[in-house]
Amino acid sequence: MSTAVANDRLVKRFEKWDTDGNGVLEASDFQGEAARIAQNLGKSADSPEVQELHSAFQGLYEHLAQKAGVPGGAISREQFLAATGELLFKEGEASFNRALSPIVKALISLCDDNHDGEIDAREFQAWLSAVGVPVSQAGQMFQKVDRNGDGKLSEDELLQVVRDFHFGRLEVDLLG
Ligand SMILES: [Ca+2]
Ligand SMILES: [Ca+2]
Ligand SMILES: [Ca+2]
Repeated sequence: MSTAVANDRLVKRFEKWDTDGNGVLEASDFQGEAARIAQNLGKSADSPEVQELHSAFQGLYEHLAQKAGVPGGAISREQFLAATGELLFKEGEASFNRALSPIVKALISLCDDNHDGEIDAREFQAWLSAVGVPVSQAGQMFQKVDRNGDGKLSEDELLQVVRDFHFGRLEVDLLG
């Protein structure tokens, strides 16, 4: 594991999620990111899946603000790096999964056109466009995420890849 790579990815994550670019993360930034994803997918803002995504991002914001010691307030870059670093490197897998699984679940709901609870290759393209990742390597990425090779991405497989990406173990970014 490379801590430098992991840190670099958290800095990029901070910049991506600071949707209004004012240098701190507020609840409105997380709502902005949820709205951007919904818009990329052409989903109506009042659909249940989009509401679920908004709640998931709100929950993550509250969790991180709490960890950073600024509940309800603005999270600075340093506070974000400390809070997410702790989540990744000190608390371990279970905490990371608890914090991120609502977002992964909401993204599955948004992209799961055939309602089987998993993401197939075609649905995966929608996922990548939604989060703003170029779809040119979708095929190759799909194979890396699909660990059991059944042609579908389960919640566990998706969550594991989000985690591995932030640990610097894998070059597949599922959150853009
Ligand atoms: Ca901001
Ligand atoms: Ca599906
Ligand atoms: Ca699979």
